[in-house]
Amino acid sequence: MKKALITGVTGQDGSYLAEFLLQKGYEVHGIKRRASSLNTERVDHIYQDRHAANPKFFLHYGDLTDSSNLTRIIKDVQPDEVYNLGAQSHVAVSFECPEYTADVDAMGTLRLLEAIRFLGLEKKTKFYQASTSELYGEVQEIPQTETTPFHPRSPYAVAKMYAYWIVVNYRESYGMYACNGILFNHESPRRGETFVTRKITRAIANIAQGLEPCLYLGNMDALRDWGHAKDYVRMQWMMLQQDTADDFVIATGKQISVREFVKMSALEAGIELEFSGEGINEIATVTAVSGDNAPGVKVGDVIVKVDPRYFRPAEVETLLGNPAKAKAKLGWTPEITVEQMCAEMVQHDLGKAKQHALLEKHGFDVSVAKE
Ligand code: NDP
Ligand code: GDR
Repeated sequence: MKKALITGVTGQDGSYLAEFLLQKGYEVHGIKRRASSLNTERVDHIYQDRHAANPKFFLHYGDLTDSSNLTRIIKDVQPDEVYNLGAQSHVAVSFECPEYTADVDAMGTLRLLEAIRFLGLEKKTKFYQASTSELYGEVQEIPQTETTPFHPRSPYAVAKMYAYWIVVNYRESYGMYACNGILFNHESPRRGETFVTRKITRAIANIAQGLEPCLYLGNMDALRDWGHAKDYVRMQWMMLQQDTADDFVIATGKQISVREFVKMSALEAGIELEFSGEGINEIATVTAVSGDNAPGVKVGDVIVKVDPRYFRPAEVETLLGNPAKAKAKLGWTPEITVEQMCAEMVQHDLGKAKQHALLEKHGFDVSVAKE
């Protein structure tokens, strides 16, 4: 039985990857951070009591800023595969916390690679690094491929650039099986609530149910190549099953704007929107309501506005990936379209919003967490 160690197991990708590897028969170990509240919601459904017969899923307390902890966990687990998904992964937050982001995202990767080398596991343990389309930043070529030059535009992307190259360096220096997956944006109902797609689908669901009045966004012109996290974790595993280690772009090859994602989400809830105004004065007004998902809105309501607080000091305006290498060498293609993914996210968030609305109707206090 193969053993995998996942950093960031409590995050979006970590939870899907853990499920995927358990289905493949792996023994899966994940690193979780100590937090003042429970932070294992995304993996609670696969967590098995250690006293249950034959458990296959284990959680270890740890942190990417703590090398002795990482070394001890790797020594104890002796993993065949390490998936480094842990990160301070929010681009906007990286401008607020640049030093911490560098420590976790750049140095954390080095700490893991060094732990593997220090323990003499460099010929046994394969390594996957969660690299990112943010490396392209100010894009030099459209669409972006594995050979497109990098121009990172945030402390997050600069930290991930160090991680990308240290992975290449350990592969070249020590013959480690170490790969970069250069993943474009991927989302799901498990996406963190402050990333733009989930922020939109949650807000649209809450507005539809009359739980909040308006969604405030930053740059709605930004273009992204959005895929589904489930498709992308499958590819993370595929990258570690080859004869030789290599780096791959993982993308859908299609892009839409933030504004189009808002429109698509609203339509899924039965709300038609018209956008008007420019720059910080842009708004979206309800022009039609159908079905029974949106009792909280009426024609003429303004439900989307711009808040400059969400603009970034340096923006990545457009990202579009070319996954031809992944298709040719690994036979990977994404199965879930952005329309299907958006519908799944909106329906999921509508389900939650309806529960909240029902509780509110019966007099319970149900404040909805917001950014
Ligand atoms: P999430 O933000 O959902 O998950 C990040 C995970 O990292 C969480 O489990 C988090 O723990 C953990 N983490 C954060 N800081 C530390 C730390 N100091 N030590 C240990 N663990 C830590 O990200 P995603 O699942 O969306 O992304 C996974 C990886 O892929 C990240 O590295 C991200 O940068 C990268 N990536 C993501 C893309 C995307 O579109 N989703 C695209 C390209 C790359 P906790 O739950 O406690 O916060
Ligand atoms: P991104 O994702 O920065 O691409 O990083 P995010 O969803 O945060 O932003 C996408 C685009 O939307 C614009 N935007 C807003 N973003 C947020 N979060 N909130 C807003 O209100 C808002 N309004 C407009 C942003 O400016 C941006 O252009 C994600 C993360 O998962 C990274 O870890 C990963 O590496 C990259 O995707 C690929």
